[in-house]
Amino acid sequence: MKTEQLLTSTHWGTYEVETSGDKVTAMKPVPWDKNPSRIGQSMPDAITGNTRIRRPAVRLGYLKHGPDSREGRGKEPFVEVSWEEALSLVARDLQSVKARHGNEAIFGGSYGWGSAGRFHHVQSQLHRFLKGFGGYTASTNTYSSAAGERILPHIIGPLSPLHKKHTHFSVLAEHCEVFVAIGGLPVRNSQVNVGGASDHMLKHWLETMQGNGVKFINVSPVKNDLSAVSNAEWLPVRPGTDTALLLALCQTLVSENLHDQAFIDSHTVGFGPLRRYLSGETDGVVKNAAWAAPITGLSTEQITGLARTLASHRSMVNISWSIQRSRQGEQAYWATVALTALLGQIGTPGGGLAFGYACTNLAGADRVGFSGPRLPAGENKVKTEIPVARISDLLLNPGGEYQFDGQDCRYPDIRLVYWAGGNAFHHHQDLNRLVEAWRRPETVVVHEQYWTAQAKFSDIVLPATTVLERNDIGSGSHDGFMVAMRQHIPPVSEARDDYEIFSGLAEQLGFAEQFTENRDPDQWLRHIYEESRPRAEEDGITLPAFDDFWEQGKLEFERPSRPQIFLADFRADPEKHPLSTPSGKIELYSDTIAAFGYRECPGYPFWDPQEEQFQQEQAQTWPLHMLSSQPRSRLHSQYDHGSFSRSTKVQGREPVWMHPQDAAERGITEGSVVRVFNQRGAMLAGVHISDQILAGVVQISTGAWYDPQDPSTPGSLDKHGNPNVLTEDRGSSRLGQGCSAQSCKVEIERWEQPLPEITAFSPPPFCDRSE
Ligand SMILES: Nc1nc2c(c(=O)[nH]1)N[C@H]1C(S)=C(S)[C@@H](COP(=O)(O)OP(=O)(O)OC[C@H]3O[C@@H](n4cnc5c(=O)[nH]c(N)nc54)[C@H](O)[C@@H]3O)O[C@H]1N2
Ligand SMILES: Nc1nc2c(c(=O)[nH]1)N[C@H]1C(S)=C(S)[C@@H](COP(=O)(O)OP(=O)(O)OC[C@H]3O[C@@H](n4cnc5c(=O)[nH]c(N)nc54)[C@H](O)[C@@H]3O)O[C@H]1N2
Ligand SMILES: [Mo]
Repeated sequence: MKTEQLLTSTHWGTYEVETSGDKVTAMKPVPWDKNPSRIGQSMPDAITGNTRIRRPAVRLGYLKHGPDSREGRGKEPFVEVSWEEALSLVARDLQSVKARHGNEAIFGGSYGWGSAGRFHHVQSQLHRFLKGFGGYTASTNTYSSAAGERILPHIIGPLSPLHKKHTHFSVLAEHCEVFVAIGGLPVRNSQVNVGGASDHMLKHWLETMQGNGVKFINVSPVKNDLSAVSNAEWLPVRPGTDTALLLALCQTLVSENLHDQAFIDSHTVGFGPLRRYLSGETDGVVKNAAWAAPITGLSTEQITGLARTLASHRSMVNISWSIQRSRQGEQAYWATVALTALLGQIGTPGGGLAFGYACTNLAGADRVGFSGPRLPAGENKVKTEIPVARISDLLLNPGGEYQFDGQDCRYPDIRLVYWAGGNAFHHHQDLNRLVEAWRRPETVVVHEQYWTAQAKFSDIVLPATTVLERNDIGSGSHDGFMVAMRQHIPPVSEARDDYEIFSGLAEQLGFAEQFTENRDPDQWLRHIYEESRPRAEEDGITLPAFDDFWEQGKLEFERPSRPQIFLADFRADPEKHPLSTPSGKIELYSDTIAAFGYRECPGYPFWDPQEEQFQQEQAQTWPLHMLSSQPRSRLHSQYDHGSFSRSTKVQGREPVWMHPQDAAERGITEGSVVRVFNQRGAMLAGVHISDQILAGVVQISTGAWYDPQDPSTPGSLDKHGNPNVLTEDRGSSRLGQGCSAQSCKVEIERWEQPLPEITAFSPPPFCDRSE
């Protein structure tokens, strides 16, 4: 049998794929990757394993009774049908909803990380398809950082472009003296980069910086968040209290006259109102270190000491995205901007601020910005969009009013949900509420590769190919590589490319030519490659002929000759290089935000005593603060059924980290299974006891597949450890309406009963249509 070694690209790395006949036998790291990810090792077995969706399937009740059977979602068996029948059902239902309720009644937000690959990127395919069909209700912003994405444009500029302009690690290694990491710098999270991560470099740079004498300070409830730096100082802050810490640092700087008045005068607006708030003139509370100490769990000396250290060194303050995935998450970002503006080091080599070094492999990479070919998008004729994390609200409250970043909005009446390339039963908060919401629309269509809970809870499930079963072009932003992603094996069973599925539907719906432009996938690859040529030229890259690229297997772009320093232009000349904020400067006070009139978001960075009191009340009954963090052994829920992820489980359940004291108080031992619960739900998890975590805080990775013991019973126990059965489904605030998963209180007890079998990775029951 012939063994070939060719490349593929995933969000977690580039691999040489070894095949033998129709089987993938190994995924080998590429030689230029400094710290390859093991997530790829999960793929070979998973792709052809039991969890794979093999044929189109329709829920029995739906096949027999259509939308009237919607309560049966997640409870009923599936009937496997032919592609022809499945596609006609989808086409019929799309047309019916459009005719009765218009295109706004179709929800195509379909958030999620899909696969790497520029052509088969499934959200792009879905959106292009639905646009061709007349439009759809969309979603806006991300689960990752919606609160940050919404506040930052008002005060310093939009997050995504800023993220790409971060100071290169090479500059930090030379100039930075103190690096404050709020939320740490977990190397596990830098395994991924959307669209591709070809050279994992964070560990290398942290070691270099440590070697150069940079002092690292880890501000996090979890010591392990900066485990790559052995001598990092740990400031174990209580979760959700970073804003209080940051405000106290600001107040200390001002009261000790350590702030940079010249920078404040030239580069910011609104220092007056901020100073009045810090000094207590506004509300009678001085936001000093003594005030923040009992809130944050740090000592007064630790806080004043940190302020002085920051002011007397070349200091970089990095805040991770996790901090803003919480109630009032916007404020921690604003307070970070304020603190670093007061320090006056923004735009210096090695100093200033950053939003998300280590959150992915992108920030700080000294690679060109070229993001590669892309599928032409087209225009969505429906203008309605919801904040991405308001999906349950949308489905539960058609016509309901809500506020969002200064706008008064109304939820449309959704009749059909079309999802491809995301897993709401992984990513959304309060899954029991989502189950209820998910049973409201008439029809739910999902394209999936695997029998995830989301697929099991849908009506029509269409099996999609994986990256290893199709040709594509891999090209992550700032990754520095373009990868010829070869098809390595034929499609598994009856799986089809999402493109082929949409082409078939467009054919039935009468807009095939518009959708396909008469190209097959390989012609599309050439087309989008050629279309990206002028953008590549702008980044100083001359692309070779497509055939040469395809033959070579990869392109590595030359590194930028000039190291990047975040906001250096703005620092040098704020008049010539203004920010995109209303004033062109950093806004320590924002007239725009003040004018929204939101109690929880006044015109300056704000610690909300009302939210603090709410959290304290919750803690009376649910004394442990649960963090749900990114998993080391997978991307979100992807490849949780793979060998690497499974090898990390404790008695088959997702591990939860607990402090020895919290475990002892509850009679809980290492390696046992516990029930984690609150007013919203309950799950089983496996215990890991560690003094790396602050007492009173527990941490569990996201992504264990939701596995309700009895899907017919509302609020049923999740057997597997999906933290979203416990998280609260409430926006960060009216400003960002972001995911607030990190604000979650729970209780934990021993599980004394026999362990229920894990069924998350089993396909649903199938039956004959006559049953
Ligand atoms: N509690 C809690 N919840 C969170 C977070 C948290 O911190 N705490 N973090 C949030 C964040 S930041 C994010 S980004 C979200 C992530 O949420 P998602 O991005 O929705 O999670 P994934 O597991 O990556 O889901 C991608 C799905 O797409 C499928 N897929 C992959 N490739 C293809 C393809 O080519 N075609 C088709 N049809 N399907 C494909 C995969 O099988 C998988 O089921 O989760 C959020 N949820
Ligand atoms: N391996 C892997 N890497 C990933 C992903 C994945 O699924 N797997 N997902 C990717 C995605 S989509 C995203 S958005 C990024 C997310 O990147 P982040 O949002 O930064 O990731 P998290 O792991 O949620 O959080 C990082 C750390 O923040 C700490 N933390 C949580 N709450 C608080 C708090 O209130 N205060 C302080 N000071 N610290 C706190 C936690 O201890 C946690 O370990 O990660 C990406 N990287
Ligand atoms: Mo994310």
